[in-house]
Amino acid sequence: MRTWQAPEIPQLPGPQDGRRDPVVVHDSTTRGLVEAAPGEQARLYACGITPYDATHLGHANTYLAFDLLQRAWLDAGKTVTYVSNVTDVDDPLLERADATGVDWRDLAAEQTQLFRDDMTALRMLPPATWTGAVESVPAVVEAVQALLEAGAAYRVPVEPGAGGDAPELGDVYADLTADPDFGRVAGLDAGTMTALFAERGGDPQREGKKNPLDPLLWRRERAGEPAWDGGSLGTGRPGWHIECAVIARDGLGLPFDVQGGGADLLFPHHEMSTSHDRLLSGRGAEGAPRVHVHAGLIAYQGAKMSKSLGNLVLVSRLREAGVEPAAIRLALLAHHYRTEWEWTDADLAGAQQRLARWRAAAAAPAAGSGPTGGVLAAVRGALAHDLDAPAALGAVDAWAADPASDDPLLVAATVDALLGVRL
Ligand code: 5CA
Ligand code: ZN
Repeated sequence: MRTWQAPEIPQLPGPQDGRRDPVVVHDSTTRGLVEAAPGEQARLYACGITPYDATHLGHANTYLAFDLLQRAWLDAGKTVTYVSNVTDVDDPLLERADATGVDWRDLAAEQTQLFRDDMTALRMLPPATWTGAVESVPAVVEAVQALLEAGAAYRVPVEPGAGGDAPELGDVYADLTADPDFGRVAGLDAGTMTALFAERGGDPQREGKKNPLDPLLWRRERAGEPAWDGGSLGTGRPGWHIECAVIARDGLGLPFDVQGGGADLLFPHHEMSTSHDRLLSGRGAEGAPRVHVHAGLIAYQGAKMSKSLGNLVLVSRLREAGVEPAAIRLALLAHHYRTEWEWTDADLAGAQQRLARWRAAAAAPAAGSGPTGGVLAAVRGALAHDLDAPAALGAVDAWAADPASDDPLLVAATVDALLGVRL
């Protein structure tokens, strides 16, 4: 898919003492801090939106975390490849289109464009490859066929009336017993896995499955649902987890460094897509993404901000109301990416005041002959330590209270390059 205009990133001077902290992040599997990308190349897959009711502040917060990660990597001199998807055909999207009497393709296209506009306004780095679920169909078909041939997937009979003119082919599910490492990403007990699977798009009760947790790989054609030619699989559409596994594999290769998303994706989505990665790579545990990073969920009016509940603050609405995107970024950056917090109007007001203070400080006369670069070192150090944006904002706040303490041009370049905020 076409992405969006990349923001310009000013080049920053290297550290004065030549020493850099490696960029470490919290890994959901080990529950500890690990180096996000040890090599010269940093490869990130962050799950994209399901395009309806985009872009709310929860989405923006999650994408901002991975934007910071890329900015920290780029500043460290790494080559960064970021790949993402758009789940442009899926049950909730089709249900919304049905409920509102809109063609699902129009809904997806319109919301994807809104997302592009929001991401551009928020100065988010675009992915190098951005693949829609619809675009991924041929690659998914091939992958599912390979899993079937390898004995890692099986067919499940469909109900009467389903399956177009070849109902006997059935839906296809992954056989989780083919992956001895299944469950390692989230490390949850069986009861929690089953509960979360049912809650988050899974079908533990589906008859004919070998294991209640086995995830759908290929859903055969159903009346009133879109379907594509699946060759030997028959007409149908991709399951959710295989979509991301195949898009990440084709965009980044396996294994890659970081798989990311909001905390609600840890299980089942990232557990399942990682399981698919192990089998698709042919390398078992060696083929899995090295690190799993999850952003905390933002609440609003007492509950997780979510499309299904409708308690949303949309970036596009704030922009329409004249709110500067830089203030939205600052409001989100005031909270560490892993915390769960509830958005209130005070978050925005605080960010607008902070932006005004920083701008006033940047416009103050340049510093005298004192040492400069303290803010850059502090912001760099804060981001390298699990993307600690609140600590980074604290360092800039301290300078804004005493603008002569550092070079305003260097501070402005730091804030632009590392935090994505233009003063
Ligand atoms: N298309 C799938 C991923 S393949 C999906 O989850 N789409 S989504 O539109 O529902 O969410 C997009 C991203 O925003 C995901 O990483 C999700 O975890 C994150 N997200 C959704 N709601 C919130 C929230 N309230 N707070 C923080 N992040 C959120
Ligand atoms: Zn995904």
